[in-house]
Amino acid sequence: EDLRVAVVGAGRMGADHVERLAHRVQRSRVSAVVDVDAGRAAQAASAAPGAETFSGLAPLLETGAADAVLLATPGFLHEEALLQLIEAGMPVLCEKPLTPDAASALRVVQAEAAFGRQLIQVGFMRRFDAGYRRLKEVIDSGQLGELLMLHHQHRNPNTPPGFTEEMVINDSVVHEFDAVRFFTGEEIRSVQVRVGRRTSLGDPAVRDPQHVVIETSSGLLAEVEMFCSAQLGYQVATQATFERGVVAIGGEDGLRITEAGHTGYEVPVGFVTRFRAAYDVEIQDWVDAVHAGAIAGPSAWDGYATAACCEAGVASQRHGGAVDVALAERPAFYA
Ligand code: ISE
Repeated sequence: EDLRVAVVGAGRMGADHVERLAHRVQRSRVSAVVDVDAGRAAQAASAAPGAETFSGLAPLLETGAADAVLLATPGFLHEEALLQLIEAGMPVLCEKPLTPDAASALRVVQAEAAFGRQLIQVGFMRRFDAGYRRLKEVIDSGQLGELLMLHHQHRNPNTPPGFTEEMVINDSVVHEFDAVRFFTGEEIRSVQVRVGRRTSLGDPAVRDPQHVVIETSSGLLAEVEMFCSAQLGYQVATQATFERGVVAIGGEDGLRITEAGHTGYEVPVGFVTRFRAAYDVEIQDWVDAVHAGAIAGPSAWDGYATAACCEAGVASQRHGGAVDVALAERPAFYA
């Protein structure tokens, strides 16, 4: 039997996931699309034959039209929805962020721990990217010795309307917080954000680019160039420095095109294209895990821990200096 998935939130990511579930993911189908905007719900649902549309989560849950939910509404709507879904015992893939701040994320963690089983997977799709997985294997194998440092570049073409200074951290650098935790298997101890020379080509309300230094619990340093209005397209790359070598991922992995007077690689236009394959693997793994009754991807704890890092990052943006990350005790449930 196909898993009946309801996609809640039919914006950019929601609509992309509808298309993915309808055409590329096996053993699942989109049974419902939920959005307050009926036109947007209908538009997204048109890519998935047989999908019903709903205006909210409550009517969806009442009809029993779904076995699992893919939550792709804006982050500020997640807490209420997640608490309802936990109560209903419904497996959910929640797009990042889990919630917009650490206190609300912790409430979700506690509700899930009280429920007693992992229901939530957080949409940190980079963990499913082929390059990320290869690098993680090299780190874990020890073949190049100890990992010493991580250098990240995260460049977006420009900022969407309404993008704020805090979103540089909460929306964008949140991925590197998760990446550093994924690669090292450690929590993050402190975060420092500095702003140097600024581009004249971005939104004047957003200082750009920003440089972030992350320190893990054992003292490993990672740094991030976060450039939100980089003009050139979308680039996410990492270089990892080991005792006996360096590994680079996220470089030139697309087509190399040679034409009159020029040779070079295409730059993806945005994250939906850059991480298309990673999203496919992420959603297929999640569907398979729900079928098997054992969700194991990035958890609500990862959502909470990264939200705490974001708070430290925003505090450092405002006041300077390295800011310690304060985490609540991790429920044994997430060990
Ligand atoms: C966006 O929300 C994402 O999640 C992308 O992965 C990230 O690269 C971008 O900076 C964010 O705005």
